[in-house]
Amino acid sequence: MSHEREPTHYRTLFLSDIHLGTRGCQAELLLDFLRHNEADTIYLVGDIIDGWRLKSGWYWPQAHNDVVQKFLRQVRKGSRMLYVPGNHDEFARDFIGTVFGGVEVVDRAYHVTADGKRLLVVHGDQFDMVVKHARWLAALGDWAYTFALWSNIGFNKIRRSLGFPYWSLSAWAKLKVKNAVNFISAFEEALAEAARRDEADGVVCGHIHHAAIRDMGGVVYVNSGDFVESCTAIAEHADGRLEIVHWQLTAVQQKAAAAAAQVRAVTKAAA
Ligand SMILES: [Mn+2]
Repeated sequence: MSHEREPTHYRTLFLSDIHLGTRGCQAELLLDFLRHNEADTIYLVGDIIDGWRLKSGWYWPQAHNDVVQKFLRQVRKGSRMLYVPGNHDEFARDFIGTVFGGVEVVDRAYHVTADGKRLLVVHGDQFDMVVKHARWLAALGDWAYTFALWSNIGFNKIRRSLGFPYWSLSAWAKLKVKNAVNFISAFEEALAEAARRDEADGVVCGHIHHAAIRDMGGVVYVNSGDFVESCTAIAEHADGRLEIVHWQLTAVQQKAAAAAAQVRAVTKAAA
């Protein structure tokens, strides 16, 4: 077993779109990742816990608890942890400005890399309206852009107060498969533009479950991907270099994880 090996230590790790509380969440894989990787600073870039799914039916296996415990243990061991809520865990937005078990809950963050790049850290759902209306916003300019950002937040606040889930541009775009590629590039462009407006050197986000590190006209666009489908994270090395980490279990580990899940299911059924 490889877990006897010393964990890889990074300056920073960015993780997003874990979706704890859903069957799609790759909790076993994430636990394995967290056993093998640690960092001075860890950013949780939104959609960590899926509040909408939990509302429509409780799904919270032991492995999902273990993920939370593992995160908190990293904090106790000295990692700084910042939690930037997304749209699926927007309930956490009520706690912005507070510290939970050592985890700082923030609306957005600015991360400075070892080589001095200032990166805006934000989940990305705030830009859904901007992405949807990218073409006319570009024509209308600044106030329209600001209005789109504001209306997205307002629109979803009203939906939330009426008990409707967040209107998801990414889910909507995924249904229209032929638009998915356009949607991804529009999202990347909107986020890069947000970095430019903030006079940042780049942006780190999540939301669209598509990991990337890309130069976008002088700003770096970084997306940490997800732990549902692609199982990716972004790591910053000691020298400031950013890298996409793809995490996969070995065949042996996959078998062990499946067996463990089976045992838990049987135990639960017997209880
Ligand atoms: Mn999201």
